[in-house]
Amino acid sequence: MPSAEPAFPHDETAYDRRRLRQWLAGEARADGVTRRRLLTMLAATAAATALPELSPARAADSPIVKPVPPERFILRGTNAETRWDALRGTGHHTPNELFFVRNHTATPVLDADEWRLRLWGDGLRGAPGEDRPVEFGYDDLRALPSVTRTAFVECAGNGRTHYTTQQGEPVTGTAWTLGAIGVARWRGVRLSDVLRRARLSSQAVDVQPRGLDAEYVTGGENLGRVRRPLPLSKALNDVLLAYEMNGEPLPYDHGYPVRVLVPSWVGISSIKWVGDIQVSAQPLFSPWNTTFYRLYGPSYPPEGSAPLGRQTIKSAFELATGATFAAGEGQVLHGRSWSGAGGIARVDVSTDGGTNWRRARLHDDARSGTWTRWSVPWKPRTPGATHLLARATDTAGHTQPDVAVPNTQGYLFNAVVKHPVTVV
Ligand SMILES: Nc1nc2c(c(=O)[nH]1)N[C@H]1C(S)=C(S)[C@@H](COP(=O)(O)O)O[C@H]1N2
Ligand SMILES: [Mo]
Repeated sequence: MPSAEPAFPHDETAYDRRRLRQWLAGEARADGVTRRRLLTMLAATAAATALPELSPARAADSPIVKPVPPERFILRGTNAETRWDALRGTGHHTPNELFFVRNHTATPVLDADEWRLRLWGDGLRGAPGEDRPVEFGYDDLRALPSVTRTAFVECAGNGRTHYTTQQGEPVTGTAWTLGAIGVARWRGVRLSDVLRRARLSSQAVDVQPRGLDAEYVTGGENLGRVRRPLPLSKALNDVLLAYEMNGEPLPYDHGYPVRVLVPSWVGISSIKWVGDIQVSAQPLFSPWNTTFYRLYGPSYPPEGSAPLGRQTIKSAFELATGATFAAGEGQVLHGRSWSGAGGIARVDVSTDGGTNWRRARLHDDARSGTWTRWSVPWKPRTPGATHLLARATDTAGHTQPDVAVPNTQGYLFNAVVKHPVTVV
């Protein structure tokens, strides 16, 4: 006798909740239905099912979920740059609500209960006679031994605009000043633990995490979902699958429910909203380690440099561009320096445009993968426009040069930045 019940009863209430959530995230179409009508329905389901943390602040067409007020962020397309003056007094770790956002498309609002991480590819040893991907749910990851570490995420293009403003070089890409960096305390599981549980083969050479955000279309070409190969040596060394940021579940914009965190490397390595990881016995390529995130230009071979790995060295003042100071008044200038090659060993500051330099007092121990805060007293004397300079040296012996070697996409700007200020 055929049953009257479908074999797989479809929970329309749960699905409707998801559908409305996706609409809120800009991922569902609602042609012919008013926004007000959908918001009313959303409010009703949220009340009925105690929907966690919906984000009513997000505008219907905003690529970013969290509030990005102008006193904290400079909006740049789908991205939000942190203002350095907003970091003044925030401590070593960047508060989540101040952390810069770099989105190729838009933040997807995912559900941890439905999320799965799939590991697949010929770099895994299948169960005998099988070629089956290995899956982990959110609770599976949370049940594994956790590790916590402080690390920056910094866009490879951070500081890019200074190639143009200081050196007159044309570059492509988001016109970041120095605010495409943040430091957080990340908690998660070691990628190496997950790879071993997925039966990593001794033949594996590359792993490629891929995001669950929308496919990236640029210049009329669909490049697919954001993904970038990582050499196995780095993947097994210090890479995390992070689910917490500064003691909270990852915020939507920073990869909820799980992101990759690759300490000291360019931000693109740290794939947000990771959904699958290809484990390969052959080297892998994606647009993000070929067209993008290599150095091209007169100083590089025609095929470009090797794919970018470690970040470079930089310094920034915790000040607005064009900050004003009263002549004759004693100040303490604050800033931070960081390097992908190690900790910060010393910082020198000039308040007269580069004639005289003083050693800054360092407020953090030299630690790799994070920044060092510093300060220097200053009593400006002569009214007028000037600029402040900070030059860091890292524990590997790199010092910021006066001029950065240019590349067409403006990556890895490492020169001393001229910070304009006015004394009145
Ligand atoms: N899935 C996915 N991961 C991503 C990106 C993205 O657009 N999609 N942007 C990358 C880039 S270019 C950077 S700099 C960092 C930014 O991380 P944040 O937005 O948490 O600051 O995420 C990286 N991971
Ligand atoms: Mo980036």
